[in-house]
Amino acid sequence: MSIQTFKKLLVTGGAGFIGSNFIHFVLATRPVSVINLDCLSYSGNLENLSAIEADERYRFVHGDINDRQLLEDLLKECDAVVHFAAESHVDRSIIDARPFVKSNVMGTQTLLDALRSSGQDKRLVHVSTDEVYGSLPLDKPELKFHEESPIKPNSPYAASKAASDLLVQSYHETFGLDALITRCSNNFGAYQFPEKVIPLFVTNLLEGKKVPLYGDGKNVRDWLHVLDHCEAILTVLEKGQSGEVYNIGGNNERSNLELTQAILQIMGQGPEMIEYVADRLGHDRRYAIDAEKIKRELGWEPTRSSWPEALEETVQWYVDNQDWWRHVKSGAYRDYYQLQYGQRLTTH
Ligand code: NAD
Ligand code: TDX
Repeated sequence: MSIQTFKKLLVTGGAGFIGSNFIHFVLATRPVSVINLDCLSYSGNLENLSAIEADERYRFVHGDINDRQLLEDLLKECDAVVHFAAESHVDRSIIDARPFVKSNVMGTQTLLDALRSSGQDKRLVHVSTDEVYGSLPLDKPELKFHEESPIKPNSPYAASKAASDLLVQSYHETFGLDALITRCSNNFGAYQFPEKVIPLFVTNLLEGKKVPLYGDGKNVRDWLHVLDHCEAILTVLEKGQSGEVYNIGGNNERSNLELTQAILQIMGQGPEMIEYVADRLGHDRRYAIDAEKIKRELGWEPTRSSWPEALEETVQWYVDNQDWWRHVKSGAYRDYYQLQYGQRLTTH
């Protein structure tokens, strides 16, 4: 297996949850430079990156992945792209799918065209999701998603990610683009926007509010620590086979009720804090990842995702970093860009 090294990465969506963790991780573990291209949608937060702002290997560019000229200019400096930029929340896609098509589908297509016109030598890792495979039944625990499973997305979010995956594959086949796709399960860890279940529940409890559990709470997710995910993405970038898809999972399946009870226990709270609310429309019952391929071919497996330790550590991060999530919940995080970069945020 050959190992590729890179001098400068273009990271799209690096002000979001996984992208910012990835930038911290890659700067700490590799001698590379990073350009972070992010439009600072509601989930983009430069406070996630305040600790490395002065690092000369890091540069933030405020812009949209739908801006082809900007992409072409940035690609001249870079030898690989790690593509996180997307609308990422299922509930928002049920309310309004349009931004999902714009960023996830059209944005990815614009990036692919920019890569095409900048030569065939730049590697792309497209960060996708297990949600493109649809849903598994609860009564067949032996079933898991593998890389050849049919693409059967259910939510508008998942459909937009599936469309982007298919575009990436088509550009690899048609134009020979050096592109790889990763599909991971639910991430947890620091800097996750408090609309997603773990930070929403932890911060609600810290504010003395109840936690809204959808439906019967029996839906199952496979929880992957965000730093395990970052390490897996880097492994795929450096060692992956062009044109391949790699599943990434935490071997850590939990029902939402189990997750909620674990959070309540860690935080010393009782079951009266659970509020059962109406189910999400089209709510996928179970996701489960078979991540044997990346283990067998590239030697990666999760080392940070096991519970209860990893969940306790994540809960503690939100307990210790109340300024961070209180700025998000109050909207004050939107002022950071103006303070640091002297310009007002006009988008989203
Ligand atoms: P996030 O919502 O926290 O971050 C997304 C980032 O992308 C934000 O900083 C946002 O400003 C930026 N962005 C959105 N549209 C853009 C555009 N048009 N141009 C430039 N920047 C744009 O999301 P996340 O949870 O960090 O997810 C990152 C990626 O990982 C997404 O592609 C998502 O589909 C995928 N993913 C996430 C999870 C998870 O559990 N969070 C699991 C599987 C896959
Ligand atoms: O308030 C809530 N109550 C609740 O019961 C919320 C926000 C969620 N839930 C349930 C729905 C899901 O079964 O918790 C589970 C997890 O929900 P989310 O945190 O919204 O994640 P999910 O919909 O599973 O999608 C996540 O993982 C796959 C990411 O948001 C996606 O970007 C990723 O692709």
